Amino acid sequence: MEHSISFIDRKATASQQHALPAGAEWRVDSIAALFELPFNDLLFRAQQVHRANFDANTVQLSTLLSIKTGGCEEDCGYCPQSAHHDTGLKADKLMALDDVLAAAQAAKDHGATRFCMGAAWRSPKERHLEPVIEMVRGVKALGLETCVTLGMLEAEQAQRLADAGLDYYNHNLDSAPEFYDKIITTRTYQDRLDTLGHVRDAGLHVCCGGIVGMGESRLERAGLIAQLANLDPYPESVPINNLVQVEGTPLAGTEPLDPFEFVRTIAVARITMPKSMVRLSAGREQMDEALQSLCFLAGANSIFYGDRLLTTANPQAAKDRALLERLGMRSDA
Ligand code: SAM
Ligand code: DTB
Ligand code: SF4
Repeated sequence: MEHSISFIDRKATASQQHALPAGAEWRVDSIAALFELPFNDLLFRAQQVHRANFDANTVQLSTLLSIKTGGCEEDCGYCPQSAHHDTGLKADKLMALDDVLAAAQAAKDHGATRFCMGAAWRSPKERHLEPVIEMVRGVKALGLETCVTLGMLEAEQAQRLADAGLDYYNHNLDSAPEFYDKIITTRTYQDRLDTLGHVRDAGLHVCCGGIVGMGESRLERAGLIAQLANLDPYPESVPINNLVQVEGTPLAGTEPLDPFEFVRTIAVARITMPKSMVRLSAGREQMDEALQSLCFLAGANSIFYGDRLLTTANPQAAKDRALLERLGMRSDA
């Protein structure tokens, strides 16, 4: 089997195995050992896994839109949209359907194949779910794949979104369980796992990843990947975000992650989740093109495409098209 690497399969300590399900396929120490490989060996393995499962020169393009910005009641330490942090961001109400559809059409015209709508909510209120469902129907009718990220969901809410034809639900685990309390206090790791269970049970595709560069250790990065890879089944889509530091958030001023460590994280995600779309997500605006190319070599095969993420900058679409062209890569459109 691809991941039976006996020489690194040492016994993990109890704390490393924290909260992994019994019979978990991936042990934290096996994943940590992947991180420890010489860089070239790790990238070679990741490329092998990548090529066994995908066309290595194709990148999927997802465009993000913040349909409800700011004023969020959660206290996520990285997030500019939390009402707990003073980042100068103006809170907005839920966008109107026509404006969302115009943005989706523009994304399609620029070559995106998936449109992801994000809302700064702890969880969607009843009065908000129906308008979002209308957005999902409308975006889908334009011929785009649909994804929403609305916070925690009840089983019945997930089912209603699935019934409306939603393709993906994004809900991130964000960090290893042992690091989680340092960044969020207003909801638990288990809350997130519960939402992911509801999303999976409703038959939706799961988009679930995390953030690195928050001051976590390498072992904690391995712990995050272990959680993701041991979801049964593992997520179809895995966004790996590099922290975008926003002034006014508690995590602003964190020591930035070594860029090669970010590439390693992508490679380890690729090896442990061979058939997932691994998305090189937030943080590209702060990376140069050589670093992004290394991420593609490590097995990233999806990006957020469009000039904005939710509230922060992303590379200009024309710049991304030029990069893909220079690399001889194409989009999945
Ligand atoms: N409110 C919903 C939730 O938290 O599930 C949906 C939107 S939330 C902004 C989606 C994800 O964006 C978070 O889980 C986090 O992984 C990512 N994110 C937020 N702020 C970020 C930042 N400054 N840098 C990198 N990723 C970030
Ligand atoms: C994900 O993992 N990253 C996206 C998407 N899912 C919703 C969000 C990134 C947000 C970066 C900070 C901002 O622009 O507000
Ligand atoms: Fe709210 Fe989501 Fe930001 Fe957390 S990550 S503060 S839940 S918008």
